[in-house]
Amino acid sequence: MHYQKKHLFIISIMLFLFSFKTMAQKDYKLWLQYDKKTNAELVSKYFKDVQGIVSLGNTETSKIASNELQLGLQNMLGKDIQVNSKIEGDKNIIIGSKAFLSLEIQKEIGNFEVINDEGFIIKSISIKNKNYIVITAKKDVGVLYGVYNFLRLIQTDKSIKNLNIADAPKTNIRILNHWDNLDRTVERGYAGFSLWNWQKLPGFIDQRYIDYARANASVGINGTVLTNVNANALILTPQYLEKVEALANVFRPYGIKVYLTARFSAPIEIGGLKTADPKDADVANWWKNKAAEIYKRIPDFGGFLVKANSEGQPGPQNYGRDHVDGANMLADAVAPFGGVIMWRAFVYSEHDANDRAKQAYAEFVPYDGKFKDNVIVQVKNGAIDFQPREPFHPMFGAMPKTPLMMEFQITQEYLGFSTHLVFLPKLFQEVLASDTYQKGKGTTVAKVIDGSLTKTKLTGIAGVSNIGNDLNWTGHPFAQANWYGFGRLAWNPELDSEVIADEWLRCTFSNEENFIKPVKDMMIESREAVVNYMTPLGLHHIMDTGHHYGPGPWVSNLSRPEWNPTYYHKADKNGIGFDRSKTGTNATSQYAPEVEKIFDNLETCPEQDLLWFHHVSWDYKLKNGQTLWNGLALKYQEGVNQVKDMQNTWNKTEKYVDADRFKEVQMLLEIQYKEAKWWRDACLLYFQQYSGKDLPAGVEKPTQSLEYFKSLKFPFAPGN
Ligand code: GCW
Repeated sequence: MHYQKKHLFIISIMLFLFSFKTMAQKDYKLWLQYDKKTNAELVSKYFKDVQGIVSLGNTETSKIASNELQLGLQNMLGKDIQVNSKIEGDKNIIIGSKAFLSLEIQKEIGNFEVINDEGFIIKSISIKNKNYIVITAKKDVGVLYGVYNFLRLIQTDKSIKNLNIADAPKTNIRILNHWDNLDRTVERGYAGFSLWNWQKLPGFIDQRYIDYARANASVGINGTVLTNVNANALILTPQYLEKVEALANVFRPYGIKVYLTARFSAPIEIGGLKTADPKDADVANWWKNKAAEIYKRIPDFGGFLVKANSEGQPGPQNYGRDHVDGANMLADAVAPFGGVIMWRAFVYSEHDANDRAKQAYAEFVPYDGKFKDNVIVQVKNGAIDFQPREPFHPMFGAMPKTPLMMEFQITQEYLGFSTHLVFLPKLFQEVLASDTYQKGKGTTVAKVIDGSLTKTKLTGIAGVSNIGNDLNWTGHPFAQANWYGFGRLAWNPELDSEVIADEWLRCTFSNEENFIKPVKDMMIESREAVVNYMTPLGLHHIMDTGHHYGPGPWVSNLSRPEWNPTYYHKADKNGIGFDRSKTGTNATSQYAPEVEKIFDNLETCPEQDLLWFHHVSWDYKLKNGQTLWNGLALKYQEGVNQVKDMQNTWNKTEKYVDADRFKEVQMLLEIQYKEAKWWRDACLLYFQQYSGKDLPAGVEKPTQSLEYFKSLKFPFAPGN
């Protein structure tokens, strides 16, 4: 008896560990679940169309492509898939770049000029009465992207018959900005610590680095900035460059280049110079030598990302020089190696009494056309700072002679950390689709950054990463969709966020229509929900200080006026909102006349931006007939109701989702619901002091007093 009990005990431990591993894997595997197809009819269809792989290529990248294809097909079809290096027998999936294809197959594929160096073609062809699916490209990295695209067809239950796909990225720098510090903390990070284990690099290559590269390659991300824009010069010392080199070696075959943030004062801090003045010959030389040192280790090093003279970071202005002097000096250093400089336009000064939203434009537009051609200016989507909603940054329509790249924030610094479910591709798409009227109607932000307007070679989109070493990478299972969606939009800035949500759900959870439809709607709605329960009708920057966790519309004691929420909402007994129209700071004049006119006039200004551009009375009549006060209160309530709806939607998905992720999301939605009510109550109680009006019917009474909400302190909120 005793023996039996012990035996049973061991088995139960084994089962638990196995289930833990399976659970862990679900969260860990992101959108590359490759779940076995259960739909018999589908499987029989795919079975016939997939007989085996012919992998033509002799590089690490082609090997990775072949392994990924084999892994995906075997897992999804539940059958053994052989890989050959030449076309023979029944093998019918051919992968390989153009150079490895026979002239006969090349002829069947047709014109390769429809794609660029990172593009791919997937085509069903027939040679001597035998059917093949060919995944090809100009370069191996395109074949890798083609393989992921082909697997996504099967992941999402799409047909693989009569394929004729030609696809290529519309931007050439598709990059994650990791605000990761060398002590492995992540600024504005809510998914654990930084992936980069500097202590163990270069000797220890964590499997996580490889899985990170796989995940990025699967959505076409081809660059990563490993370090925080609040930079640490030490990353440029040999001791760290050796570690960076090891990561670059891991990422390279996945088509991912490594970039670093350059601390402008590095020549002083680690170079022993007395100055970092970009006009000083020794400084320029120091950077030239530093670049040469880096490129010796990493021949395809991408270049530098620079935050200069912003929020206290050092820069050229410390030496009486300007951003052009600083950027161009660095540009000369990396140019011989094909490197680029991404120079951030996120500048504003506590000494500038002008509207903060006007300062970056005022500082950078005069530089238009003055940067070297390997400099690209990185501009945040809005003129303040990654708010739940901002009108598009006016710089996107004002610098036709300068390559501008987008900087989105994937991490949710102002959108609920990794606790709130917010599908950000909805926000990204709204910005990208905004019309700048730079060259008349239709010159959208997407067209400005994909280079189609100015034919610039240098194009790009950056996303501030939401990745950490949490098991599920992003803290919230649905925050994975924001990493995924960022990549898909960087590849094609005109992709629809609903398409992205649909793909991601099918790859990550299930192809069941009864699951997809309601959960996709929930994702699409989630961005409007967070706007409603945090900053409706154009309100912005009313979060609590420092950590930015929770509401703080009352904050007005910070030394920098433009860090105070009261600076932004300007609530008083006469009304609320920031007058940026011609009767106020005239920030609207920084847009093209067609856009200025829309934002300037109360009749045409979109109500979602009303309090961004106008100060209106509490009795101002909204389009729906409500007074501003009632409308504002009802918006806050609507946001809370939307989260409740999200909970109801998710609670009905239990039979489609593994127990662990179902429970995780359920718990997080409950926190989100509580915090939505927190935002609603704190903000309405505070604003009510000025409006002096009662809450309209339909708005729930606050759960606590204003004094209670003001008393809340969070000294250890993450990411700060
Ligand atoms: O969003 C704000 C953040 C800072 C960040 C800064 C920036 C890296 O609060 O944490 O610093 O902007 O974008 O540089």
